[in-house]
Amino acid sequence: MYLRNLITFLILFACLKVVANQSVDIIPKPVSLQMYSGSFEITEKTSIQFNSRQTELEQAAHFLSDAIESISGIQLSFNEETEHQIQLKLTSANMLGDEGYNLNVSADGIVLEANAKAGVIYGMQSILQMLPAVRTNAKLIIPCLAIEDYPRFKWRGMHLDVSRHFFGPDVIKQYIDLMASYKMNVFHWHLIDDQGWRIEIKQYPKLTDVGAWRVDYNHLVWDKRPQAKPGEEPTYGGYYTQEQIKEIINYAAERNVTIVPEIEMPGHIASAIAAYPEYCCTQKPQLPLTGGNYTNMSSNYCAGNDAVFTFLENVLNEVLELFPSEYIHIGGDEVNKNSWKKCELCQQRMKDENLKDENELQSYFIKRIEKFLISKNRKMIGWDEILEGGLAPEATVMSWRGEAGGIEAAKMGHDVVMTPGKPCYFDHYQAGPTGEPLAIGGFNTLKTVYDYEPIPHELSTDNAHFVLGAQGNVWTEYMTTVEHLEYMVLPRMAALAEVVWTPKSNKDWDSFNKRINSQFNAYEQKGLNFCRGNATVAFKPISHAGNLSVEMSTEVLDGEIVYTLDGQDPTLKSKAYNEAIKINSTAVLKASVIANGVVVGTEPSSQNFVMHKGIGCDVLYTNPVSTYYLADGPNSLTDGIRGNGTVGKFWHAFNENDLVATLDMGEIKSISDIKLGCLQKYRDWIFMPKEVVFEVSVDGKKFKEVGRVVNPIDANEAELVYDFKTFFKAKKVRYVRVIAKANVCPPGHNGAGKPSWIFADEIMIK
Ligand code: TNX
Repeated sequence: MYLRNLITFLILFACLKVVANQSVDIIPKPVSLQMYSGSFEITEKTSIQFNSRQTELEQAAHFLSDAIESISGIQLSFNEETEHQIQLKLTSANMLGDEGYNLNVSADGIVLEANAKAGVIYGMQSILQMLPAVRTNAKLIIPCLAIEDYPRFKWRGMHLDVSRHFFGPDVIKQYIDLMASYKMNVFHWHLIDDQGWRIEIKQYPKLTDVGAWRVDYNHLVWDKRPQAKPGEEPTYGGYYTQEQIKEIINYAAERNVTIVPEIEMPGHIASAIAAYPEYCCTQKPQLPLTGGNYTNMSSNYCAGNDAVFTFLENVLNEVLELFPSEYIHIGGDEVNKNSWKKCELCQQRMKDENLKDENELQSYFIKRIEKFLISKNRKMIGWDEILEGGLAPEATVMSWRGEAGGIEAAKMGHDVVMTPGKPCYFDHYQAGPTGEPLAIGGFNTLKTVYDYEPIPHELSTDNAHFVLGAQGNVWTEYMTTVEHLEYMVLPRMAALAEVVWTPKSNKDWDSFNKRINSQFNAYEQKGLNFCRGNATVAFKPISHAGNLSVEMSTEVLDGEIVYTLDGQDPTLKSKAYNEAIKINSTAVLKASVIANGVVVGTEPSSQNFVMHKGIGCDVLYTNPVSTYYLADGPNSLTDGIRGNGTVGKFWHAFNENDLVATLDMGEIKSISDIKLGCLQKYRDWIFMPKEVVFEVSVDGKKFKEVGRVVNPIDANEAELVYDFKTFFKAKKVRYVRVIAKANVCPPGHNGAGKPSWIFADEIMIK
């Protein structure tokens, strides 16, 4: 029978006509896709054929028949002699690897081949993307085509923080379904953090009895939530029972999704301390946190107390029993080591183990846990802070503070997963902030996610293979509802899926931007909340050689930009943007996008430009600028653009070092007034510099001080912009130097005593 089928298919394919101008909207885009004329219809008479001794094919057949039934009511039979068939086959084709597949659709039937079940399931996901997303009366028609497909990276991850806000098992399954539909294969489940312990551990019931519940302040913004008072009832929270977890793990496995649990340590565990205070340095009881207010809270395990390791090994034993994943995530991020500095046991441990500082103590902690995991045949993965004080011998590093940690680890021969805040943090804004729900900050649009390249150019080809892939992270401090979660994830998850699956040479933003519309239809059909895309106009100031111009761009498909410089909102009749525009005087640039004959979005994008004598001047920095907060490049301080409270957009940032910026005005000019604009944002460790010194020079060698301003701003101010300024009797000079002195976070702050950030937006000269 198989031979007969094969012959029929060969004849059929020989007769098929290639159709070049037709396509299907599969995301991620397959490695190769050839369309033919004609189509195949799945009906009551279609059967699924497979070798019934191959149980993995039987499981896959169930996956497909369940999916088809749910969208049409049609029940496909298995292995019956019907005229139209969907054939599933295991093969051995080197190119396809463990997860690839070949899919051939002709008018007569479908053949789906793969080396392993994962590939068969992925072929089915491609089929399902060509059909309605929910139950309709529509015919199930698939165009004739041939697809060869396999992934670029092996780690195609999505993360979800269920501690800051809890999402029940059904939401988790829906999340896994979405991931699986885009062929993503690692679900990083952030089960533990300061504000909630979410996994049942039978030996330590208080972890969930106490640690999973907090006083409900969800109506207040995360940072504005007060700490709980004794007697207030903890009513918000939840956790997953071990039974629920097992079920979710199986559900994910059926879709080729591995769940990597994160058992956070040694920091970010105030929830565990609320349950078992004996495991922190002070051993003082505390109530579960309600939000981002950490004042006087312990959130670290004690690194000097052996009972802590016994506790963690017992917890991990139960975790390992549940999760078959090769990797176990142990967190390791943002450990506030102050408690260790004051703790006798920790200090004793440092003496006994010859550790020179608290970074090495953290490294000791992580290495000890790695040894335990290796003894259980598992691999440890942690956030990039596990590099500090010495990396554990076999650790895999998840690089989140930019790409530097990942690059360093890969150069040392360690595996890494790339998940830099920009653009892999899906808790940042994607289309606003105007018109978007309140987010933690930042701006990662669909296109910036799509354009991400997981292999940093700093890595040689020899080291590139240490990059296992990339992952989108979804921290939920600001996401209190499922609808909000959906909005933050969709459609950025789809863009990232194409980054990690599709060959680099096949990626094409315009094509993705078209194909995403089919996904929007599917989201609508399923009642999922999603972002329709970024209709803001991006401004790119170019400040150079005394001139300032602005380039504008839009992510809207076939969108046209219109703009004004007189403060009016642009209309259909406003000037159309074709090439970079020159800014010659103080102005408000407003721009909107027109698509399909209408202005898209609710408000125009708007930018103030302040003219001064420093505009367009080249700036030299004595100390390096943070690559993460670069604004629009080295001349951001002379581009006429003032920042706003949104971190990262137009701010130039310095950490630990003084900001020392020297401006060359290109010729001698008479000046009498210099200002430096700075931001304070308490929550984000951004404080005013200690002091700002202004200097001028004729020759760029000998500088003379013309002003010095000591920081007048109260360190407890939550957020404000302040201009440090000096006025002096007019001087004829060519160079201006501004020195902003590094500061530290104030007492009572999470980072008390640690270097704070200096954020500056403009050096204004008159
Ligand atoms: C940093 S990313 C954290 C999280 C926060 C997140 C907010 C990381 C390893 N740690 O605890 O939720 O920023 O964006």
